[in-house]
Amino acid sequence: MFVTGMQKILNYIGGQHTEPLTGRYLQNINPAEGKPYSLVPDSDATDVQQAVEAAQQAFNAWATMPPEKRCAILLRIADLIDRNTEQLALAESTDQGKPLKLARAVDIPRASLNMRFFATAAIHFASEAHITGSEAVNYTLRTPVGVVGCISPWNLPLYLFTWKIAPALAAGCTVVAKPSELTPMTAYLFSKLCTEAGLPHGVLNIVHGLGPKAGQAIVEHPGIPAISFTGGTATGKKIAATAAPMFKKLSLELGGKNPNIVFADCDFDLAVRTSIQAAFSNQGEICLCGSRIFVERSLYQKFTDAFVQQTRGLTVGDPLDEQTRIGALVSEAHLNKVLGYIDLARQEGGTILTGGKQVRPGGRCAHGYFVEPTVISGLSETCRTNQEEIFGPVVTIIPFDSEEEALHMANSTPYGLSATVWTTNLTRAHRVAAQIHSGIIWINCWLFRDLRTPFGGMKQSGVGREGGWEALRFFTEARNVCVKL
Ligand code: TXE
Repeated sequence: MFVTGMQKILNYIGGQHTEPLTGRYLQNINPAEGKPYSLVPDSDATDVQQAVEAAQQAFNAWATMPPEKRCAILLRIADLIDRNTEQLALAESTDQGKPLKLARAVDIPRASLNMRFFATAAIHFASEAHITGSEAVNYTLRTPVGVVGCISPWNLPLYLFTWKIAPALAAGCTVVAKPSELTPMTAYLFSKLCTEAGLPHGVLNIVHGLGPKAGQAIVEHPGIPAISFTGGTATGKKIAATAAPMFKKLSLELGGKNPNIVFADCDFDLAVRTSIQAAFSNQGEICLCGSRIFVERSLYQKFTDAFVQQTRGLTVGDPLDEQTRIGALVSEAHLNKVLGYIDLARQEGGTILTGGKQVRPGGRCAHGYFVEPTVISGLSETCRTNQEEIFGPVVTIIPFDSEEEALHMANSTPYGLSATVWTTNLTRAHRVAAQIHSGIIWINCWLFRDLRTPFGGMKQSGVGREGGWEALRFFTEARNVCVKL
C-alpha cells in the first residue's frame, strides 16, 4: 500500500481519486530527512466546490441509511485500519517525524478506536423527550446537519482526522475534509481503505492543500453549515471570523499551554515518569502536553534533578529507530519557531538546565529537524516563554509555595485546554481540579482518555466540546416537537 519515492497523493472526491483541477502540487517533506518524498495536491476553491457537490449528492442516502448499516461500514474501516497498522504507522512517522514506535502504539490504534467508538455510537444515539405534566410531550428530533467541513492539523494526523470525521459520518452527515498539507499521507491511504470498506461515493471527500486556500474555501462555502477544526489559535480566530457572519456551527479545538502541578505529597516516581511523557511525547507537539511544570518548593530540587536526569536519557534521532524517543519536528519553519523560543527564554533570563540545541543525528537524518528535549528554569509565569504555545520539546519548571500560588500561575495564560495535578491528597485533588480553568484535568495521570467524555478547551483553547454525545449533537440539528395531549 505504501509506495516510496515521489508518490503523488490525490484528492478523494465522489469516491474517485482525482488530480487537483489546477494540476498543481506541493512538495511533501519528510522532516527526518529534510527533503521531499511525495507530492500533495495544491487544491483550491474549484476542487472544494466539486467536493461539496459530491457530498450534497450523497447526503440523502447516507442520512437516511439505517444506523446499523452506517455502523457496519464504519466498523469495516476500523478493521482495515487495524490490518494496515504497519503501513499507516510508517506513513504517519514519515510525514510527521514522530517515532515509528509511537505511531504504531498510539496514533494508529487510536484512529481505529475513533472509528469503532463512533460507529457503535451511531446505533446507540438517542434523543430526549420531556413530559410536560399531563399537557404535552416534547421530544427532540435530531437530524444530520448536512455537508460538514472537517479541518485537521499535522501533529497527530490520522488520529485527529478520524476524531473529526467519525462522529460526522456516524451522525449521518457527509463530509468535506482537509488534512494538514504538512502531513497528508495517512488521510490519502485512509481514503483507499474507505473505498475498500464500501463507503458510498461522496460520503467522505478529501481535498488536500494549503490552509489559506483550500481550507479557507471550505470555511467560506455557503453549502457547508458546520465546521469542525483542530489547529492553532490564530487560525481558529480567522475561521471564527469567517464563519460567524454566516452563522455556521463551529467546533474549535485550539492550542494549549498546560500546567503540570506537582505537590510534595505526590507519588514521586510516577509523577516524574509521567511528567516526562507529558512534556516530550511526540516531540512536545501535542496540544495536551504539560509544558509548564509547577513544583511545590519542598520537592522542587529533588523533582528537578530527577526530571533533568530522565530528560537527558531520552534518545533523539531517526524516527525509524526503535530506541528513539524524540523524533523530528514537523517542518523547518516549526524547528525555527521552537529554536526561536529557546533563544527568547535565554533573553528573558531563563537557565537552560538541559538541551537547548538543534541535533544533527547524521546518516539519512543529517538534514532533519531535530531539537534536544529542553528544560528551562528561572522564568516568571508571566514571561512570553510561559505565556505562548511553543509546541515543541521545551518545558519550564517553576517552584510554588502554596496551593493558591500554584492555581494562580496555572490559570495565568490565555489558554485553558488541559492540566495535570499530582497529589495523594484526595480532598486537595478535587478542590484544585474545580479551580483550574481547563477543559480536562488529569489527577495522577496524563492523556488518559474515555471517548464518552466531553473534550475541548476554555478561553483561547477553543469553543465547543467534542467526544461522545457532544460530538454527535454537534453534527445534528435539534428540533423540538411539542405534541399537545
Ligand atoms: O497550524 P494551523 P500551523 C499550534 C502550534 C503551532 C501553531 C501553528 O502552536 O505552532 O498552532 O501551526 C488549516 N482556513 N497548533 O500554522 O495553520 C491547515 O491547512 C481553514 C496546535 O501549522 O492551525 C491545517 O489543515 N483552514 C494544534 C489546519 O488548519 C486553515 C495542532 C491546522 O493548521 C486555514 C497544530 C484557514 N485560513 C498546531 N489556515 C492543536 N490544537 O493540536 C490553516 N488552515
